[in-house]
Amino acid sequence: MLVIGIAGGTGSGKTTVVNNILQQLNAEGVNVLSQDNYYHDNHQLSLSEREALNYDHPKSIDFELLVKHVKALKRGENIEQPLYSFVTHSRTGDHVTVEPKNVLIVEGILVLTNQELLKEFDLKVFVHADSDERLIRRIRRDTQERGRDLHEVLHRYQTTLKPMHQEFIEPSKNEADLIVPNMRKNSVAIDFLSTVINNSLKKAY
Ligand code: UZR
Ligand code: MG
Repeated sequence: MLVIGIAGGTGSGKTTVVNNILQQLNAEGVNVLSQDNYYHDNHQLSLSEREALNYDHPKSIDFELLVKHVKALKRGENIEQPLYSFVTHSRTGDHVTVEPKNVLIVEGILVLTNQELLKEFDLKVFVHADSDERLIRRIRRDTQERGRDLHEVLHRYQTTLKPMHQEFIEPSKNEADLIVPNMRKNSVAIDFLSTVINNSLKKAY
């Protein structure tokens, strides 16, 4: 199994890069695990307490479970992936069964910050976009898709997202094998990554 970690700051376009790669391949052979489904469950807290938590610190992620799941898939075992809701900031209680495939992509802002997870990756990618570009994308997404207002998005960016980015995410770029500039659609990088994945899929058959 080829295991690829794809990190990058919020709004850098990780999800888009992954989707573009999948469009170019036989997606049948590829699993994508998103860090978003591995936030710690905090349903013992109230909604307003959960809203106040820092979701950009490595401690907010249940890396133990994520690493356990990656290892299980590598051994050829199924996993029960928890599902997470950004609306309630907690696990939904539902799970999806994920069966092992030949390629596993693990994506999320913090996936290159955890030493145990780093050991599992064959290829480490960091998606880069300038911080103003990322802020613009984040404002668009949170106001249009996540029902937040501008004041709230800017406040969270200044008080949490930016400092966490500087402390944890940006330094994790040093772990990357490959940095993908993603200020606009980068079809060369997408072709490159798709070719690497395709070769590994071919070898598997
Ligand atoms: P991407 N996040 C939430 O907004 N709510 C949650 O319950 C869990 C996470 C956000 C998190 C982070 N920060 O910046 C973002 N906040 O998801 C990462 N606030 O997702 O890489 O797609 O931007
Ligand atoms: Mg994303």
